[in-house]
Amino acid sequence: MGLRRARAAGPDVPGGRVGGAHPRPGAGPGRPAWLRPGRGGAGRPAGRRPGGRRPVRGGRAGPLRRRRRHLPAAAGGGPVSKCPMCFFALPEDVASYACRVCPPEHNQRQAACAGLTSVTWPVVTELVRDRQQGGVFSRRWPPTSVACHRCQRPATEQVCPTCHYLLPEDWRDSDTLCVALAGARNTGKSLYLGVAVQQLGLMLQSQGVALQHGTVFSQQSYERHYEEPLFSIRQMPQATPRAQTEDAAQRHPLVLSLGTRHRRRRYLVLRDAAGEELQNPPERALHLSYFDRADVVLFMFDPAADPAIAALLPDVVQRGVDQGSAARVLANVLRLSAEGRPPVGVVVSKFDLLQRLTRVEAPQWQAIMGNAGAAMQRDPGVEVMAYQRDDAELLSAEVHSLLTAMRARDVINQLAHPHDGRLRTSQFFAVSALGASAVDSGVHPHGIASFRCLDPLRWALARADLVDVA
Ligand SMILES: Nc1nc2c(ncn2[C@@H]2O[C@H](COP(=O)(O)OP(=O)(O)OP(=O)(O)O)[C@@H](O)[C@H]2O)c(=O)[nH]1
Ligand SMILES: [Mg+2]
Ligand SMILES: [Zn+2]
Ligand SMILES: [Zn+2]
Repeated sequence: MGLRRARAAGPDVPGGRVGGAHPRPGAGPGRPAWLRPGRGGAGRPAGRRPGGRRPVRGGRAGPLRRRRRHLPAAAGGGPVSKCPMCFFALPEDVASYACRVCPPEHNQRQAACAGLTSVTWPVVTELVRDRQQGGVFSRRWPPTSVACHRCQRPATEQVCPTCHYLLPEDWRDSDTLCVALAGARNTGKSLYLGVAVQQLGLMLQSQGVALQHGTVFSQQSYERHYEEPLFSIRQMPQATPRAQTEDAAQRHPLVLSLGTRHRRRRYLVLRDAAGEELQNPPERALHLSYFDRADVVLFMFDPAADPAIAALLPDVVQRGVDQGSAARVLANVLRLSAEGRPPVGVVVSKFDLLQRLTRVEAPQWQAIMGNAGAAMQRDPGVEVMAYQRDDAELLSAEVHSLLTAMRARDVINQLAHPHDGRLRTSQFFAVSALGASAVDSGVHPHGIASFRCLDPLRWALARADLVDVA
């Protein structure tokens, strides 16, 4: 079966920015009231429960998980789902619905979170306490629909209470993992996403499952911005524009359904970003604040940014794109995610360039890249779904040394010795989306031969106990 039913929160109307700069959550008095911690918990850090305890995903036995659907929020004890757009934990005592009968209207919440003007169907919000009678919870929570305050008809489309983004129907009852892509311009984020989704499809196929998109927006965005350029037209995609741009790819996250595990559906959310914005993030970048609440951040590092490597490969390294310093971009990303401190996967992209170094006059690189026994020389393939811990740790150590050889110590040091002293988990990967450099802005005539693209995703999924660990 293909796509799930389209359930739109409303039409998006392209336009400019909404009334000036929006403050970042936690940025003090300027923070919008609806993003402050308080009613409904919409402002609390992602994954935190009202009691301040982090849900331990790894420790739960799936079938034994308590189903929250019929419980009042106060009694909730299950996992916390995050919105696929703003990555805020869905408050357990608040549910919001879009009414598709009333005329669309400007939606300030969505505008603030997306960073541009937004028009959606009107949203009705329901509080669990309104459904309690004498302190006793009497009805199904969250309800399947609520009466619209204006037209009194049932509003059935569940949306995120914080940013009003449409949620797939069974979102609150599913396990979700939200991954944010980061990196400077031209580091290979979008191509990686395009290829990784295709590889995920092959991986699931080998397990007898078909990859599905969780929303129509995800399917359309993937086809338009990633699949079509790469696999049909076979041209390199355009640089991802700033989020404020009409039709920017990152306006809709990729929401991928990976089938069930322990009888619960698994969703993987992938959010692309414009390197341009991460090189110079706006002062109060509320629409980039999702980094703080991501489950995992994948930071792409382009080896061609090292002038010594670019000089060795003059024929295949693309020039003319100002990437700034990778360390500075990482510093921006770490600042954007300083409160939630999600784990960071440092992904050396365009690994095929480094593999080419064995063919040029560069003894130092021939020694590093010519080691046939290294983990970074082999690809475990797409037929394995489990996270192979030993192989991943070996690879991580090898890529760590590789970054040192590429004079990227500032990247490593920021993770190993953070200035605020608050260490976060990190792991190192090497991927090649294309397997060979583009020729005349098109896919290499030999086709796409990607390398180790699934590793970072297997790692992220294993962290959330969404795949086995071998
Ligand atoms: N050799 C090689 N080149 C790659 C690979 N992946 C990407 N590239 C090159 O890098 C360019 C930029 O890739 P994108 O995926 O658009 O980069 P991005 O990080 O999304 O860039 P922004 O959208 O500007 O942030 C492509 O046009 C390719 O020429 C790869 O695996 N190997
Ligand atoms: Mg891009
Ligand atoms: Zn209505
Ligand atoms: Zn949201």
